[in-house]
Amino acid sequence: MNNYIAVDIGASSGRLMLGQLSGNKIRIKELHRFDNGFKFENGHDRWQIDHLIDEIIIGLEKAKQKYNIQDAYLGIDTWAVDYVLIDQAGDKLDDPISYRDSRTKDTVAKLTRKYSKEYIYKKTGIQFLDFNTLYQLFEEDKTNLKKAKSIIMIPDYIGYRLTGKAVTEVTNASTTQMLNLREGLFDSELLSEVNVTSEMFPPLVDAGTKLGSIKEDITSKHDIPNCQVITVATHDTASAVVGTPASGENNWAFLSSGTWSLIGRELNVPENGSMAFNENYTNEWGAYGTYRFLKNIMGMWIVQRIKHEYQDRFGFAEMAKLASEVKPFQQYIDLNDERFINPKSMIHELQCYCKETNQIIPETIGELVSAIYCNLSLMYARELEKLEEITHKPIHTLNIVGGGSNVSYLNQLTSNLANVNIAAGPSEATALGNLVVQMITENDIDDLAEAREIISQSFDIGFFQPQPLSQKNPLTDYKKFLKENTNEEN
Ligand code: LFR
Repeated sequence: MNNYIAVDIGASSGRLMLGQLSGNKIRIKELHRFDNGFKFENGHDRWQIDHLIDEIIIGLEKAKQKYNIQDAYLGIDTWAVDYVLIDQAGDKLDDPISYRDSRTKDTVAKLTRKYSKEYIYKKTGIQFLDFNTLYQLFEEDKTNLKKAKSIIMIPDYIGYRLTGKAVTEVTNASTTQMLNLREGLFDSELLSEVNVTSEMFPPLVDAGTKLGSIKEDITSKHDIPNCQVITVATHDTASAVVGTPASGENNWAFLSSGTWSLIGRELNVPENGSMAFNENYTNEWGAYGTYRFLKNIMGMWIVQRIKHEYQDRFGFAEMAKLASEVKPFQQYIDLNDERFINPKSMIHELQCYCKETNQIIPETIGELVSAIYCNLSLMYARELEKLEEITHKPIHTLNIVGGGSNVSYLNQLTSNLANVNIAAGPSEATALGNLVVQMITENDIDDLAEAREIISQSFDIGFFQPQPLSQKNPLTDYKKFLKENTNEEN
């Protein structure tokens, strides 16, 4: 039986998961878990990338010493858009800056003075987020950029540190907003706008490409399994969508619910028409020729920050319970307002927002979390309507995966407001998506459809059906609120 290991690192934690296929069931086991986060250093919020590499090696040592794994395949996925600049000697110039750093606050406006948003969207099909790599490179330190020989995206950089081989995997590369949808390559016009060339990026590869074995200078110093690294869908959201156990007709939508809430549909042909542009929907490239047509919603990040501000005195389950005891829908909040990207205090920011918009101020932890879950469910319901409209296809089921799929209270609210069936789980869809791409590459699984079937048979899925609302659906008032309180046209 082959051993597959997924290295899955999100903005707040990372883990190594072992996956084994027996018959038509996948079994997974967590081998190692560690914290992740950025620190303010040298003028910016930076990821501690060496710490991540060290933790991966500790996880691999455990795999061999504690779990007796001698040989394994290994895939790596992380969050998107961030990159490492590499010098002439092949070493990193600095620790990578986090997408939550404030350096790109006004960059979209600066860059779109020369090329209009419509023009960039037609080329790339990618949503305008302040932190896309395009804007980060625009604000990159010019001396550093001059010294840089190459630019490697975070998960590919980890693969490079482990194997010495560098690639640019496309599911993640598409989030740079620098790939040309039609040509399938980096767009030279956009690259020259940010003073880089396509030669600075290692070769583009698809998910499911073999990378190589772990370098000798690592294997000689550490007692780890003999690993073959496979480049999976290295963007965590791409892996999460691969690991979503949807089946049949494309009448489903996905919600990958982690630090971010990524809500969308899987498409075979990108949708970059004017409606998608106006609604700022993205066409991120997926594994096996698919597209993730989605929108980013500020997800569990807000709850994670609240939890942290309460010194982790409450667990997520307890927070959801306290929220469910509070009268719902007491305030409307545009959770995608950029003030919530990285405020000093999330609680203070939320309270200020409610005060400024003359609404009831949430005070207790239950009230705060209720405000977040109610508004998340409103945002999900609103986007599901838009998704149906733009893609001209009804949505029968919303598949929620990731850690947030465990929050039954939020699942039920969403089902009620959007009048949609919900299938919740698995919470480890990202690691599973990572694992099954490795299994497909090694011919243990035939294709994506079979992989999803296996996942759906291997894990418990929670089902939620819409229940009648005890009050008028707040969605109409929420939309009105957004119209009056944001710059959005709709
Ligand atoms: C989720 C995610 C999103 C991306 C954001 C920043 O972890 O990868 O898909 O928009 O993080 O990279």
